Amino acid sequence: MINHEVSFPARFFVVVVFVAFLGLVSVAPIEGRVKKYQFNIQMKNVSRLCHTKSIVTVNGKFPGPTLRVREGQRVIINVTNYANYNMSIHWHGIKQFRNGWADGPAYITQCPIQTGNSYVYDFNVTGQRGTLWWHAHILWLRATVYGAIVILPKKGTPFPFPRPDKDQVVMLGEWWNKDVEEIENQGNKIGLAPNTSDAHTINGKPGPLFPCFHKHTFAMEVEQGKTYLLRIINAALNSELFFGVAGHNMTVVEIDAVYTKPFTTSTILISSGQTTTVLVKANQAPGKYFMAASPLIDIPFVIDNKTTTAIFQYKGVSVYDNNVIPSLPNLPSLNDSSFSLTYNRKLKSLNSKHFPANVPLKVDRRLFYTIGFGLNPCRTCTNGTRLVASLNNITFEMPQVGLLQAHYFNQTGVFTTDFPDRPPQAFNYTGVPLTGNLRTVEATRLTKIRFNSTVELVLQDTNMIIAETHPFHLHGYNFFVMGSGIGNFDPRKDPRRYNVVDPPERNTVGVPNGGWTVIRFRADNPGVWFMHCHLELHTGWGLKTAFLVEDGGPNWSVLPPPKDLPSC
Ligand SMILES: *[C@@H]1O[C@H](CO)[C@@H](O)[C@H](O)[C@H]1NC(C)=O
Ligand SMILES: *[C@@H]1O[C@H](CO)[C@@H](O)[C@H](O)[C@H]1NC(C)=O
Ligand SMILES: *[C@@H]1O[C@H](CO)[C@@H](O)[C@H](O)[C@H]1NC(C)=O
Ligand SMILES: *[C@@H]1O[C@H](CO)[C@@H](O)[C@H](O)[C@H]1NC(C)=O
Ligand SMILES: *[C@@H]1O[C@H](CO)[C@@H](O)[C@H](O)[C@H]1NC(C)=O
Ligand SMILES: *[C@@H]1O[C@H](CO)[C@@H](O)[C@H](O)[C@H]1NC(C)=O
Ligand SMILES: *[C@@H]1O[C@H](CO)[C@@H](O)[C@H](O)[C@H]1NC(C)=O
Ligand SMILES: *[C@@H]1O[C@H](CO)[C@@H](O)[C@H](O)[C@H]1NC(C)=O
Ligand SMILES: *[C@@H]1O[C@H](CO)[C@@H](O)[C@H](O)[C@H]1NC(C)=O
Ligand SMILES: *[C@@H]1O[C@H](CO)[C@@H](O)[C@H](O)[C@H]1NC(C)=O
Ligand SMILES: *[C@@H]1O[C@H](CO)[C@@H](O)[C@H](O)[C@H]1NC(C)=O
Ligand SMILES: *[C@@H]1O[C@H](CO)[C@@H](O)[C@H](O)[C@H]1NC(C)=O
Ligand SMILES: [Cu+2]
Repeated sequence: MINHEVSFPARFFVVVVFVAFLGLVSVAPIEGRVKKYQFNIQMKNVSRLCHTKSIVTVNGKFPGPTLRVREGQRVIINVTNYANYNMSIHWHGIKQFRNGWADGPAYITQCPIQTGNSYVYDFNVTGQRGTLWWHAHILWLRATVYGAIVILPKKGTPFPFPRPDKDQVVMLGEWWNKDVEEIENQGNKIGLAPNTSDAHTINGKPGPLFPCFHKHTFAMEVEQGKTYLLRIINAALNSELFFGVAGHNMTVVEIDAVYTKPFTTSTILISSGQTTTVLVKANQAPGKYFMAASPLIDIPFVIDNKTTTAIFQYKGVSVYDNNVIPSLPNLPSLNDSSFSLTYNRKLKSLNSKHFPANVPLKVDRRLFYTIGFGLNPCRTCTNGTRLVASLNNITFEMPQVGLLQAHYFNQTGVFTTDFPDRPPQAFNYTGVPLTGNLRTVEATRLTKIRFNSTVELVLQDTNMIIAETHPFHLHGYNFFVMGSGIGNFDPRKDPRRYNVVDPPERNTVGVPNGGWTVIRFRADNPGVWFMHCHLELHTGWGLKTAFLVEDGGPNWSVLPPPKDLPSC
């Protein structure tokens, strides 16, 4: 059904676009209450940047299949693992009410699906509509195991914005020429960051700024006067990305499956794990325009600055016209972190009668977590040390069994619930870089939260070794982004500037480089919910923890586990 292949003659930069643009899908109604999918985890030989390698895929597709469901539907996905890796799939942003069993992070809510086994993810899509995505949640396998989730509103409920003529998934990703597990293992061995990716991609394709781009360029055909809904997803492992379409503005209408107050911009900024849905009107002179994504790099030494491009092409323009060379959108420069602050301030919940922002105004539990790097001894590492990351000086140690199972079955000795609400000591978090005692505590500590209490969490970046942006993702919930700023959070002044009316509601938020972000949520979903930096590099270094939200009454407790739940 979908064919993203576009061919170029090899001699020219961008000259001829062979029309095979079938990436568009009409917004068609879906019948029935249950949607079923079969996901076969299987290897596939794929070629990019003149290299062919065997990658892990779902059903041999890269990116994987799109789930198109409607709000209120039940979704049943039978995942069968034919690959020689343990697997688990996370339905990123789906709230999974009482149903952490279907959430997916390996060793948090389930043991992995071992080779030759199947596990059925069974969940309802309730109270959410828009763009989400799914991805592997084990090792670095999400580099190639990911796809979109499109949730259409309930039948008869229109979008709160002009109805688009077509919609199109735009998944931003990263590509390594080497096997990603080799890359990950290289990092573990040296105890430092491994090689950065060789390309960024749009719908799995790097585009014409890379070698061997013929057949590896994504293109979408548009018609003059029509409006397109682009469902943009950042599936990259380690990048925060700028995205734009040359010559065209975008109107942001939804983020992380929550409607926003529409605003127009020529560039969006999208962190790893986030989604942004925009309307684009094909209202320019008929031609070929580049869509492009490039990273925001706010640390001095990463040189992973590769721009990926795809083509937004008007119908009727001669595809053989060699004189038409698409222009690039004017994306901000690599280190433009001020763009981030300005852009994020424009994001506001729609907060309409039908889609209210139920912001918790009273806070029951106040948490303050510092984000830092550290250096711990490592017997198996080349240098005898390894770089780690921590929250309140705790580097999360992965358990050997699923935390949710341990919690549900009252198994002791797997985790403790004494994660500190505050860092062990206060210091000038964003002052001069700290390089003194960089040891951290390695432990599986969780925070226990009373059912239905309201939580405020301040995420404070620090200059322990280096300050950097971190996109934090919370499972099982959306949260409200009350505010954010640069420097040390000031508990006296900063709360006065919170947006308590229409703050953006989402599941992943960027903590600015050397700054802070405050989120709030009501803990009304019992279970064990992972919270982590969505940069895979940092997650691997231990930048993660989990909330244990206690059961409420009989209708507000964790459901019994499914019979086929994998065991470790
Ligand atoms: C990939 O290519 C290699 C070498 O040609 C071959 O041995 C292998 O069977 C192929 N794998 C798949 C999944 O097609
Ligand atoms: C899942 O798929 C596997 C492989 O096709 C099959 O053996 C198994 O019966 C399926 N499970 C369910 C519950 O349908
Ligand atoms: C999904 O909804 C159906 C119908 O309301 C209910 O029977 C089922 O238990 C729900 N499943 C989960 C996992 O909550
Ligand atoms: C990482 O990059 C270096 C330099 O390009 C190369 O020598 C090395 O083989 C790469 N490592 C892996 C695991 O690909
Ligand atoms: C995009 O929006 C800006 C600001 O509203 C406006 O100045 C500009 O003309 C618009 N560009 C296009 C191509 O519509
Ligand atoms: C990307 O980094 C390389 C290596 O540092 C540099 O040569 C190149 O100019 C950079 N490109 C951009 C667009 O900044
Ligand atoms: C590890 O060792 C290499 C080679 O000796 C050195 O370049 C590097 O700086 C060391 N890294 C750390 C974190 O000590
Ligand atoms: C776990 O402990 C709680 C509280 O003591 C008890 O209500 C529950 O039944 C126990 N669960 C299991 C599966 O044994
Ligand atoms: C924290 O460090 C910054 C940067 O060095 C400095 O400007 C600021 O005054 C310090 N704050 C305090 C409270 O010492
Ligand atoms: C973190 O914990 C380690 C190990 O206990 C300790 O040595 C270090 O001083 C602590 N660092 C901070 C900033 O609290
Ligand atoms: C949670 O608290 C809110 C606010 O007090 C209340 O409206 C709601 O009914 C509570 N939910 C449950 C399940 O107790
Ligand atoms: C797969 O998971 C099981 C259970 O956690 C574990 O024992 C096994 O070592 C894992 N296999 C691989 C290849 O990682
Ligand atoms: Cu991070």
